[in-house]
Amino acid sequence: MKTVLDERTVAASHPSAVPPAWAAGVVGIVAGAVALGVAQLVAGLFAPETNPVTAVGGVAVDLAPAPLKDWAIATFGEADKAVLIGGILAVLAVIAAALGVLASHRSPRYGTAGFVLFGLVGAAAAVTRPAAGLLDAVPSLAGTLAGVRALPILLRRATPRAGDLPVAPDDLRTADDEPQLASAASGPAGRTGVLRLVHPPVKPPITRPLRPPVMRAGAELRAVDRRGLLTGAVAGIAVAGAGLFAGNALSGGRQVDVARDTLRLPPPARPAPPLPAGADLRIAGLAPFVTSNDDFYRVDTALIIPRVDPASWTLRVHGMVSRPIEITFDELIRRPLIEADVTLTCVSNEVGGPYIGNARWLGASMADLLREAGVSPEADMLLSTSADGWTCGTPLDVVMDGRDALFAVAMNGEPLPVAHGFPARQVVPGLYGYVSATKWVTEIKVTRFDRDEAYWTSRGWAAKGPIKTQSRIDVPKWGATVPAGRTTIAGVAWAQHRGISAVEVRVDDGPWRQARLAETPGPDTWRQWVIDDWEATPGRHRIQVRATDAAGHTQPEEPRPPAPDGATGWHTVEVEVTA
Ligand SMILES: Nc1nc2c(c(=O)[nH]1)N[C@H]1C(S)=C(S)[C@@H](COP(=O)(O)O)O[C@H]1N2
Ligand SMILES: [Mo]
Repeated sequence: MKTVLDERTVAASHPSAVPPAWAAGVVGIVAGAVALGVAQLVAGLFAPETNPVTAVGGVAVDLAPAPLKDWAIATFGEADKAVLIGGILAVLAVIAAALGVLASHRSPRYGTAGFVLFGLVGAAAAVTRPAAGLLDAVPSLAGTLAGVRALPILLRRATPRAGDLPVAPDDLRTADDEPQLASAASGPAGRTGVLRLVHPPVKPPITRPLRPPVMRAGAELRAVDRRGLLTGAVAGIAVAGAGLFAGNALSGGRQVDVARDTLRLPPPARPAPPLPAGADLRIAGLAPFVTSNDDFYRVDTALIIPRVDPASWTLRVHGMVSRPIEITFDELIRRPLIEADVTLTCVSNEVGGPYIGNARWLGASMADLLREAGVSPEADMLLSTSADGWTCGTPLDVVMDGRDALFAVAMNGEPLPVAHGFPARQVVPGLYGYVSATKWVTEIKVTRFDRDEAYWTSRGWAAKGPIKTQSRIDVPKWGATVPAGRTTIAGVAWAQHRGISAVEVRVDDGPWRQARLAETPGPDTWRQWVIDDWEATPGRHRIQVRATDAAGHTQPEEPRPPAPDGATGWHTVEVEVTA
């Protein structure tokens, strides 16, 4: 049976009010937060890296080309990961707001479809991460369900019920009023408190027969139940926050912390000789000879630090070997342990940059284990893989040539910090970290450079990465103001496994002066240097440094960026000398 209704009657008895765009947007964002909170909670129960934001971030990191990685590290430093996650969240917030508006102003189906689409993106990212399985989609899907449920509930709360609408007779107009209404609604006079009347572009004639679903064609009321919106948003944010908090707590990997805290490592079979007394010049502002674990730079692709339990950790050596080996952590630390002072450096370090640190490592010989496995003479590369699927290609000849290439288990007298590779990592003196220093290492494939390609090499970085001879001025700092008179200039220089034989400093393009070199335990660490009698005269001065390694190679002046195989150039600082 068809009923002929006067539109005025329809609107007055069943005003189909929807929240205005801003309120619908807020609802979308809150529903999105609920989705992420639930996903995080479930990810905490499973594995933290299966959280959709982390998974998508991981994909973004892996897809980033070398210049972008370089730029991100140079611009944001170790905050690069926080910036990436923040950027993803900002994009998601905008999309969630749009979904809220579409769901309330067009059709709830848009909201559902949007959440499902983003859930699938998160799930796809999670299952395609290295070492992932189909189950890793679960957190994304749980989050999707939560978002799909939360959005209509929150929208309904934010929508006033018909009886609550303070409908002023003037606000209910019929379609033939449209011109006046449009002008009234667009001017300040058209705003009548919480209630506004908006006509869709096409109006049926007023006398046309209307059936209930067509009611909305007449006039759509934009109104918000502020209390419902507020309580809904607070509840949603509480759910999201609880999910995030609980998820983080669950993924904290408590048992790994306990395992690390209670780990007792055997003493070294070959201890490092005590550091020479003169290795550290102890000059204020100069990097100490030993970098503390807390101050040690951190560079890796892990958005969530892998938490690897030594009880289940194994290291597998396979590929071009005659006897594949798999050893447990207990077996690793029962091997003769070597203690060595080695300076790690990142290829992404700019001239004068901070991505270098020196520590005393304890670990088992890589060469010995490889010899036990029986490495084929045809092999020339070790492709190592970490627990989180990062790969690293190390020249085999470097590892086998007698230097202290280690599967390290301790750093400066304590088990490896989790962020630095617990329970085991590689340390190979003389090679940049990206081709040598695999943290959380679990697998080594003996192979060839012409058969396999490691993570950063496939992204444009050089396949082999010997560390370039470099030097840095730590004192005075760039832009410092120093009083005229006798002034100390000091810094560090490094050419791992070759050793530093000279450091020269010049001021304002004057003659190069030899710096005094501190002692070193060997060629694998950086070396401090100092000039303690620069007679600084008032004015602005430019100080430059260059180092020469024991092979007789002096670092070149030509400035080159870190990509593809390490920065070159002389570190320069400018200072203001006051009278
Ligand atoms: N698993 C894993 N190991 C890794 C990396 C990584 O991204 N993942 N980055 C490498 C790079 S580029 C460097 S410079 C060193 C840094 O080691 P650190 O963080 O202990 O200073 O780790 C190396 N080992
Ligand atoms: Mo690096």
